[in-house]
Amino acid sequence: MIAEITSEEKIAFDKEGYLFVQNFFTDIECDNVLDVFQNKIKHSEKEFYRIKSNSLEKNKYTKSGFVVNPLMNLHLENDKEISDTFLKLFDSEKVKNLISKIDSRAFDLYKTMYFESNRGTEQHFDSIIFGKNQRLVGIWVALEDISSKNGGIFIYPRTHNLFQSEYFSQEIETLFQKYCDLSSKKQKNYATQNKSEMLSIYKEGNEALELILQKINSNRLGPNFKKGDVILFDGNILHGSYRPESFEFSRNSTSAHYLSKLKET
Ligand SMILES: O=C(O)CCC(=O)C(=O)O
Ligand SMILES: [Fe+2]
Repeated sequence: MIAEITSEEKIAFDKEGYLFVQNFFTDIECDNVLDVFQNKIKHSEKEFYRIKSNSLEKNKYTKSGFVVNPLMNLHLENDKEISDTFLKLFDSEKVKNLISKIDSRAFDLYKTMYFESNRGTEQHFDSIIFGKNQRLVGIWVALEDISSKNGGIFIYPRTHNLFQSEYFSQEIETLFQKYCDLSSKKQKNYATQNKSEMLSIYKEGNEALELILQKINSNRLGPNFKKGDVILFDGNILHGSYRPESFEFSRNSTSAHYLSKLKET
């Protein structure tokens, strides 16, 4: 069964910043991706691009044998079997149709990610690095059943509105500006800054963010996913992923970011 998006869901997406769509991908569509990961990537000696380092690395494994350094942009791999499998899932009419229900502009596939396991992803806003005239939309796909136990995505509803200051009070706008300034300071100084200075920037930023979340009454939401369920999310929403309770579990999942084409000027 393929879930339909109604205009009510567009209203919900605009308001809450995300849509949880059950049974979006079929088991076969999920298995195609799982198989290519198992057969061509998991045991490969090759280096693949990684999200965290933004560079080529070999696979690293947990004690239970799961790849723990998540992969990036497998849709751009030279091996066509790999790239075609990811393009088939993500550069598909099915996903484009889903996105078109919430935004009628054209979107291009920009980045893909694959997680067999990881130690949890720190909460972040994906769109903070893009200009205001581009919109980022993400889709996160459970390729097996995933909950906070094995480490799925979580989001903070309505936090995408923080980028539109008119939604909130002056106090929240000021706090959010502080958080953004600290984030860019953290990015710029990542390589050079000493550790204690980095920690205090990080702490101060997170304190500002915690206060904002309290004031706008946004609580962490992490659905239980069945294989094939997806979350479509606004690139402006605060999100991350749970650290698994145990590394005995995998959490095969994949996600993609799409960017709206620049407006013609
Ligand atoms: O699954 C994760 O750990 C993080 C996913 C994420 O940040 C994304 O898809 O943008
Ligand atoms: Fe993200």
